[in-house]
Amino acid sequence: MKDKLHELGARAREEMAEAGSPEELDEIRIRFLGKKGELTRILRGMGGLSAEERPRVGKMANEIRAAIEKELTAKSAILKKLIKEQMLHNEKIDVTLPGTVVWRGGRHPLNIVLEEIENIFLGLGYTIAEGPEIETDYYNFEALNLPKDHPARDMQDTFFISNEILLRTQTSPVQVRTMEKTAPKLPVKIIAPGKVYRRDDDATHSPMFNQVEGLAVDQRITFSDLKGTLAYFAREMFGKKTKTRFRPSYFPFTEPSAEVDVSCVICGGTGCRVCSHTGWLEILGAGMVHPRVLEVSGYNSEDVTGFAFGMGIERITMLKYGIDDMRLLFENDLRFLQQF
Ligand code: 2U9
Repeated sequence: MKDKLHELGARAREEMAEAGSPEELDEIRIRFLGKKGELTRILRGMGGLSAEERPRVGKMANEIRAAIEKELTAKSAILKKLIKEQMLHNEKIDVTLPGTVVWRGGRHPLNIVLEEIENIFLGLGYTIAEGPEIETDYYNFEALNLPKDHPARDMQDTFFISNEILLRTQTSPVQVRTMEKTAPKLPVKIIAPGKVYRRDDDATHSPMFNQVEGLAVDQRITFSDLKGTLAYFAREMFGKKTKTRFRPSYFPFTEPSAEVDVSCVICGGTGCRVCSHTGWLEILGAGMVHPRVLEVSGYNSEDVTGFAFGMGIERITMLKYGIDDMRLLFENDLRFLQQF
């Protein structure tokens, strides 16, 4: 029996030495020391021992049990420490490594400029109106005093979907639709931003571009109101020192009409490459709304007058940021877009 106990002790020590996890140690404890374990099984045979031998074997069994328990506790502590060290090693974070780059979206330069324009006119009491990009011939041309076969239609050659349906060449149809809905109430003070389409394609023209048009209709609106409004707009947009100049022009939907220049945003008016040494940059078209346009939209042109203007957002953006090719605004090259 003593031999059996010695052998058990030796085997337990061997197995404990090889154990690689706390779970294995638990399993060893149960197998050797548990209620149905090997030690218990050996001790059951104690009945066959002499009265003299029984206490000695009992003492020995207790010593072996104590030794195994002590070893289990010690080994368990070592294993737990090892596991913890391994975890700490595996989860090590090098805070000096460069971080993962988080992409941050930005606004497109066209939208930055559009928002600036909108805010200037919102501050003057205008509201923003929107409408369809696919329009009828009526709203895009006819209601704007451009009857079929009128030569001025050539200025805005466009994409026809059918004889009567087309891609709008300007956002003016939005103003016509708004006047139709509002008439005979006054005033109408709106700006109409949005995409427009023309048969044009080079460094300064794109078949799709963005416009903001404005319209103010009320009693006794004059050309002075137009000049004051656009001069204020130019100062807000390009800086306090910006001067404005009106040159006579022609649009079918306004009479009289003007092209509007601002003093060059680059040289301030002394002349440079950007303004072709004239000191001026053309940024707007404008005029008094043609009486016929007021009439077809539901207003009596005897009582009511109005002014209108239009500008290309791409052109303003190019001038503001010194961009020399309009196509850069549509290519979605991040190297370009990240500069804004
Ligand atoms: C209504 C009546 C009149 C809008 C106007 C212009 C002059 C103009 C161009 C600027 C550069 C178009 O983007 S561009 O190529 N626009 O010159 N636009 S007056 O006149 C209107 C609009 C609506 C009912």
